[in-house]
Amino acid sequence: MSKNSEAAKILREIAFILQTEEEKENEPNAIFKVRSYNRAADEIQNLSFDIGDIYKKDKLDGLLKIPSIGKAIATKLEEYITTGKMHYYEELKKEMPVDVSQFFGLEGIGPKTIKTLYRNLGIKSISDLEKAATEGKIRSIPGFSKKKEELILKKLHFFKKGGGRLLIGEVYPLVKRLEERLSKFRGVNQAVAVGSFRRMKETIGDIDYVVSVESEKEGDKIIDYFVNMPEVKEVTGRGSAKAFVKLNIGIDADLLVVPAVSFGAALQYFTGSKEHGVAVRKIAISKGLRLNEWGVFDEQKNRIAGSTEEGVYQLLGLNWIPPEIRENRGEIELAKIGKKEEKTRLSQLIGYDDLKGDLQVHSNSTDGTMSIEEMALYARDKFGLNYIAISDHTKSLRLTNGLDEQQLINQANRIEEINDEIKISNKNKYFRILSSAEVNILKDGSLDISNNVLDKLDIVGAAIHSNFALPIEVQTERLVNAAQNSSIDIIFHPTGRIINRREGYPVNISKLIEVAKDSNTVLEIDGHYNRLDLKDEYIRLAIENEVKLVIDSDAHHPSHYAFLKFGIGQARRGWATKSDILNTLSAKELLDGLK
Ligand code: DGT
Ligand code: CA
Ligand code: CA
Ligand code: ZN
Repeated sequence: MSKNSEAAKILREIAFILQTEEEKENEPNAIFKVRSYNRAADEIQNLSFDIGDIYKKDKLDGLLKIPSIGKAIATKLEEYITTGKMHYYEELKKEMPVDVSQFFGLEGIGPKTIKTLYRNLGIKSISDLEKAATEGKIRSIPGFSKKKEELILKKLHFFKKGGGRLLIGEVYPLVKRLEERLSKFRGVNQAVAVGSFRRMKETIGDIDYVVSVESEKEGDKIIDYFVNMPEVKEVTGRGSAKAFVKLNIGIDADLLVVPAVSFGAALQYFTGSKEHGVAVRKIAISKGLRLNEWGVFDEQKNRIAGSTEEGVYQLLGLNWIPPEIRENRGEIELAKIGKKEEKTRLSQLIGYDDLKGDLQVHSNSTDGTMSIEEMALYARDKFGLNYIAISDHTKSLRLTNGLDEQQLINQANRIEEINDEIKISNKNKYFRILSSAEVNILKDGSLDISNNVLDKLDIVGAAIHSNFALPIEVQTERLVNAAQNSSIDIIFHPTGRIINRREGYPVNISKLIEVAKDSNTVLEIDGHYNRLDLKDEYIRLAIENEVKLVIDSDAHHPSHYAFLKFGIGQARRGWATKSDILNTLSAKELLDGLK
């Protein structure tokens, strides 16, 4: 079976438990150790190869070639792959027999709190915690209070609302891998992952596949194959054309098998959203037709469309609608054939290959993992970008070793040198690194770097990283101050949310949008799949108000450039066209348009 998700989970648990120990042992390296386990977990989760296969082929050397995996972790993975156990992990678990993975993402209740809760009340799970908090037992632990107990209940409530949905970035590699495997299976014409995944929603409740086959006999074989895949934990249902399974990573997957004549109709039905489907079926009825997952049928019950989605929409008088905007939020009106705006928006959403650069990239000068050169060459050679901006954190973010004024100037000078070296090393490929910073917005809305230094950089982003509990007026004012600063070009991750984990700080988004428009400040769509900030509805609002946007990956490692596609997906969900997104321009055009 695919070991990647399980190994990633174990590494994450190790990192978590290590954090409970960091003070006790007073080990200076603890924080780095925690970081390296977390990074290794991220990396393995996103690998497109199974670590078991890598090991089979190249043994320890193979594991060591995975980015962010050093000797210590590689040998532990080797032990895990060969024996199914990891001694180090088992020992850590003995000390703290808590199901720590349940607590992942529960903001404000970190490793140390969980250890205290376990020591004092024997709390081992989320439900233990909820029970103790409801019964008022937590306030009596030294260092806790009634207020803290209430806060815990509030956070638990928010956490549970996320309700077991996984982030799109957590499932993306797996969904694509299975989609490819299904489509290569003998007798299969096409296989597509539909549902919320195809719509690029930020969280996924379950995964849905539609597969078209040549004949019924093939249908049986593909269902056999599907329910026996190594990623499957449990088969929950099976019919002649359907199967339902639970996957090891903790999410369900549904499969529907249809004949080729129905493939388009099935795609249309199972891509959803439900609301979009209902609205489209109403149009069918108004034309005396019937639409279901098998096709479009006339009054004599003849199938008159169904093999392609385009055909289905066309028969209803609609142009094909990109999956990302099928939410019944006005897209059907826009898709009516003959409608003028159709040319300008529906068919011109920003494409997945349209970005030329990435404006939020971190290097190992602060909390990134690779040098500026490495980040640049990966962007150019593996991701086909023409430019990146190195936007390291600034001095008041001490946790990240943020840069001060002098260090920023030095980095900008160094970037000029690297640009020259890159130009000489490969004259055929244009590439440029822009000097930048992710300036920290302080509590009072001022910045932690002076304007005369910021003005020496090519482009500057600002972001809030602390004091999340201030009221909405104050938060909005902090952002407005930054946007009105003549040195700030972009507001990074404008609402500060971490999906399923924290709500972010409160912002009056309309006000921010208005100020952004007036001050020619760009708003960012941070493409990291746990942020996707701005989110779709705010993107749409920004665009309606003619505010320009950029899509960034927030890369701390070269593999993170792959997150750009989630930002693009979110932008498409917000109806963004190519011209709304400034980093579809060349570096020069982009810089010329800034304040
Ligand atoms: P999810 O799984 O919660 O992330 O969201 P979806 O959109 O993938 O929803 P899911 O998996 O329940 O169903 C996949 C699609 O199938 C859904 O987007 C539309 C269609 N569908 C499912 N149930 C219904 C229904 O009761 N009525 C209609 N009209 N369509 C449905
Ligand atoms: Ca689904
Ligand atoms: Ca489903
Ligand atoms: Zn950041």
